[in-house]
Amino acid sequence: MKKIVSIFLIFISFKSLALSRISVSDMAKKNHVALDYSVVKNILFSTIDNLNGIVCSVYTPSQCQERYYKDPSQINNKNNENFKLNVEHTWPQSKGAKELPANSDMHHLFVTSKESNSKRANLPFCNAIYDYWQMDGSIHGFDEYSQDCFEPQDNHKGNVARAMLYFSIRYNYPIDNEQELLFREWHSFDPVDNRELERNEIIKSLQGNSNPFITHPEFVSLIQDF
Ligand SMILES: [Ca+2]
Repeated sequence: MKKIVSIFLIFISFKSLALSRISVSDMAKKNHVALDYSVVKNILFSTIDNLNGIVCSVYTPSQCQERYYKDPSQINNKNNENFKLNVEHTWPQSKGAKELPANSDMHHLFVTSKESNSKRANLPFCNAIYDYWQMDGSIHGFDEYSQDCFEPQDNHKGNVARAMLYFSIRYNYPIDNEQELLFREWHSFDPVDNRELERNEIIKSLQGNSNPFITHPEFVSLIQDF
């Protein structure tokens, strides 16, 4: 009898975990309308990642440029800086973010400097133990397994984790165990702050959906396997 009860309980708990994964996935997809990538790029520079007319690179926050504020039609492409900004697909285009709606999904897009963007390329994320290049705390180097990888600066680690976990569940791409462990660690290390909540709300007002791991950080531990 005891055995039957525990099998039943295992079944129930497995079912509720499975249900929570599906329901979080449905939540992430709900009301999402894909916008054109060129429109999204303008919105990122003029509104989402523009704080009072200044846009900074999330990987290298000391690299900032003045941009037109809240008017996507008038991007002020300043060419007098010795660095340039562009848009980073946190989930690389080459690994599943090439087509719409994933390509223009702002929940995993951020403004970065061209240089840090190209250093990250499509590398996995890590806590680096050696650096070939580093700036403002972001590192292109290798990890304890001698694997080439990229480490974002501390204040962006949680944002990267939640963007990657969102992408996995929204588009149904698995994340390997090593990366998943890292993202769970970064999710706790750099928790959601007001700026991230506000960014999520602006994105929701523009493309319709929300990142459930930002509005409900506790969902990360409810999902057993990404
Ligand atoms: Ca953060």
